[in-house]
Amino acid sequence: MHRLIAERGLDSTGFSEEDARAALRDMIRARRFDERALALQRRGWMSGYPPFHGQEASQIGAAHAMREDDVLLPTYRSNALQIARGVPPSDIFLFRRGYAEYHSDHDVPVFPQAVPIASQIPHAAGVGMAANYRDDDYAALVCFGDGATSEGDFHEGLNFAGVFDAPVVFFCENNGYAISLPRERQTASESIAGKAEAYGIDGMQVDGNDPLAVREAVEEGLEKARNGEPVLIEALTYRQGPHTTADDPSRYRDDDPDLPEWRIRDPLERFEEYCREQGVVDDDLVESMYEDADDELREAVETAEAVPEPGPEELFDYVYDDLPPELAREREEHMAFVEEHGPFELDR
Ligand SMILES: Cc1ncc(C[n+]2csc(CCOP(=O)(O)OP(=O)(O)O)c2C)c(N)n1
Repeated sequence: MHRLIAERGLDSTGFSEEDARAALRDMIRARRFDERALALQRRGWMSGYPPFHGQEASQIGAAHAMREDDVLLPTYRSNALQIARGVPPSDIFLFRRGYAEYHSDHDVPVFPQAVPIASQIPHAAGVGMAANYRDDDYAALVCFGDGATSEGDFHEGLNFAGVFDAPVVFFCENNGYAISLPRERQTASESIAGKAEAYGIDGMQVDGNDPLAVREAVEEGLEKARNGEPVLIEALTYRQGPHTTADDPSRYRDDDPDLPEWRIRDPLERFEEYCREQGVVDDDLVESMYEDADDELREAVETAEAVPEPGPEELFDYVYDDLPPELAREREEHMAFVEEHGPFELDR
């Protein structure tokens, strides 16, 4: 298992002080984003939201391990990873306000966030196989939770990647729960990482609450993947908040879970403490990181608010390039209805 904070000082690792500061900076950006998103959702500014509170370290560590041309396949919970890769936070807000994905013209190689569980896993195998066919050197990193490993798509994706030597890192954030279902009820396997063996690939576990340990593990995984050996990484972390804003976790779990302290402790507090101990940040620097994150978010909210409401015709715009005939007919009927009765008003 890759671990860093618990066992090593920074100077006994391959990471620099700037690497540690960059990780802390992005964890703070992520935390502030998540807090703001929750507050905005509660105000009715956007629809439901799946917080990633507690998973900042695993996502920032993975983002910092990726090369610029590596392809990310996120889920609805991988917003910290997307932000750290360069997706503008305003795009993620806009998605949650009902707009098509990636409103800005950013050039981050990223797929739309997957909501149907595990559907992105075979896609990732395909992205990796495409890199091989085209003789390109990028790899894919696909995110999913412990619950996704019970889907057939998980099996198919890992199986294809193993057989075709696809350059893919399968990045499972084991946050302890799939909605209300605890990890022990999800699978009888001893670990998620251990499932790799069935596909002839390597599996590893990492302390998912330590951004540098995750970065180390994912860098190793990406290197192997580029050499034709896909890897399954299980980042052990904990979902501190609800599954989504529609969920009440007090109905199915204790405040005091039966997990080790490193697993449930707030990863941002823990890493900030580590950075101070290692002498790579001081109060002023940390404060300025929070201020910068808040400025960025203020701008992101303004950018999102300046975008006009989507028109009713956009409902049909983003799945097909050329609408199949039956959808073209539905679109006509829909627009005729809107003309007669007025547009559907969003209740914000
Ligand atoms: C194919 C499919 N089945 C069911 C759902 C409903 N659903 C939404 S999230 C979720 C749990 C996913 O848990 P996990 O994979 O552990 O990811 P996490 O939400 O913890 O990040 C389920 C069952 C869905 N979105 N897609």
